[in-house]
Amino acid sequence: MNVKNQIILALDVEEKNKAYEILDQTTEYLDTIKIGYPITLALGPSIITSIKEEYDVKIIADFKVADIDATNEKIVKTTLNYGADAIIVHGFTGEDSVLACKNMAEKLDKEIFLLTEMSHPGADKFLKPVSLDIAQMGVDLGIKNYVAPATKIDRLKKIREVVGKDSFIISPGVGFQGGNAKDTLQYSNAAIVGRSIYNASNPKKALEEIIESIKV
Ligand code: NUP
Repeated sequence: MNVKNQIILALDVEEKNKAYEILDQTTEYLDTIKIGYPITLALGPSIITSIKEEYDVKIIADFKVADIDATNEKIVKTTLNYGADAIIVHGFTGEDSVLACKNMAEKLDKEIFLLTEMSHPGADKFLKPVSLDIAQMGVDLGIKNYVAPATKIDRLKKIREVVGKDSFIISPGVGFQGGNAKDTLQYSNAAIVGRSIYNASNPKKALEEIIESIKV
């Protein structure tokens, strides 16, 4: 996946007007939007289709798919058929669950991102001990795209070592959660930013500043 300016907007707003206002202000600089449960549950999954119709963007559905293979397959199929270009899938569920997602996405000519370790402090207890194994499982399954934390650069670096330089990593946690875009992009292909943009008094300016900070 190619991400303009190496920034992905996490559009976790719950009102349609607000979502469109933010997209109007940011899509000059962005071509990849992450849609998660907050906006999808508030507005319905057709918001994915609507955004795709009105903006020239790629959509990554952050549904952290984490069920048995048969259910995962249905979740992935329906989400991608709404127009999402890719879907984020949890890795801790294991090979069969993840493969079901990969196979369905490939059938639809779309992509999955495998979530390895998470950005919040609580992830240290259960996910951290297994995240490198999850990343290795992804490599063994031939997965190209990964999610790894911007808030834990040492972990991000280790995950990069496991998945290799040709894999594509996207990293949440820049801004509000304490991560820094420039440091993150040493090891990651794109930074995911939500609140620091959509809660800013001037989202366009906030985004411009993040893009500038990467260049210096
Ligand atoms: O480990 C993760 N951390 C994380 O914050 C995996 C994620 N998918 N996210 C998501 O990234 C989170 O749900 C939110 O949509 C976004 C970060 O947003 P913000 O902290 O920049 O507002």
